[in-house]
Amino acid sequence: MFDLNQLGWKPFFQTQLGAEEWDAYSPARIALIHRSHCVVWSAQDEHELQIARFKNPKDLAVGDWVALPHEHRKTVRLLNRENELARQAPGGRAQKQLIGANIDTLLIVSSCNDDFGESRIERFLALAAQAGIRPVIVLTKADLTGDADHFKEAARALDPEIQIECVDARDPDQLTDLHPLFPPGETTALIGASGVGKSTLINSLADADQPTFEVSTFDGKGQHTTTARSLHLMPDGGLLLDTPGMRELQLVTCDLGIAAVFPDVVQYLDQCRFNNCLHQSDAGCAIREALECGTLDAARWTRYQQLQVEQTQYLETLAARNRRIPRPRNR
Ligand SMILES: Nc1nc2c(ncn2[C@@H]2O[C@H](COP(=O)(O)OP(=O)(O)OP(=O)(O)O)[C@@H](O)[C@H]2O)c(=O)[nH]1
Ligand SMILES: [Mg+2]
Ligand SMILES: [Zn+2]
Repeated sequence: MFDLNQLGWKPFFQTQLGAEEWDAYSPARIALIHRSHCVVWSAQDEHELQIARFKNPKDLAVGDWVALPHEHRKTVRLLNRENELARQAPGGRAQKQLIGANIDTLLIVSSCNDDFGESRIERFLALAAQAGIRPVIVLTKADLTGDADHFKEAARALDPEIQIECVDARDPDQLTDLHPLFPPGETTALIGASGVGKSTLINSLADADQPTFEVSTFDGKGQHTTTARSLHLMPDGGLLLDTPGMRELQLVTCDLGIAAVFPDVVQYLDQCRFNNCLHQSDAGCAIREALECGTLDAARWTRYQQLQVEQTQYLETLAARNRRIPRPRNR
């Protein structure tokens, strides 16, 4: 039995069910998805639901709200999302893979060691910005470095406004500053590379029992211990979404998110003399000038360009794929 408000039920979802439908359907939230079934939480109970009961089983994400028909032969209705987190599925075919839906906060988790990388964090920040989700950076394994401040400063340089926490994820006492981020009814997704301590954080915060695994000392990399996305209810009502580690985040359409994460670059793009400036040796290029006088960081410019190249490739692959899909002929 769950309290729907604690599960994140909001007027946005409520209004998608007409008054007459309330007798025929009850709302439930997807907490876990397996190949053939998912686990849903409702005001009545937790139970399994066959994926085949959805009209479009491929378009399901943990965190989705669904309307369960009381009549068991009817299709389960997927309610519109407030937002979604998605990436490109591995394989380079521009397929979208959902990470989660209806998220309020994204905890971007990185550890204070070789895993830390500006480029990966910027991608996660862009993902959050595109979806309109508040990002927070959690730097784990602070106990294993003598210089946690170095990592904190590097993260701060990416966004001076953002909340950054440096912690030993195994120690619940060090996580108290994070608690206000998880009020009842709000959903927080954790994202980051394998082995950085996402499941460890969930266990410390939600008293959960997610499996965690010693990172191989040989290469310092995680082993993808978590293999499925799953929701966890915290003792006082917030929800945490554990995700499998991802080494590389290949963004789907993310133009607005990238622009939001790179205001330092975007401000100069508008100032180039020519609209079609290639920012190489073009006359009146504001980017070149800013790089030369040091007001634009060269590494940020390089990483911004890389994301733009990937966006172009993604859109081209997507367009090519859509052309190959045969359209129904007009009769
Ligand atoms: N010393 C120390 N160890 C940590 C910390 N956070 C996590 N660990 C350890 O790092 C290992 C990996 O942690 P997990 O929580 O499994 O990492 P994960 O991000 O969930 O990894 P995947 O599920 O593979 O994506 C475990 O042995 C944890 O005990 C930390 O802050 N300090
Ligand atoms: Mg894990
Ligand atoms: Zn230019």
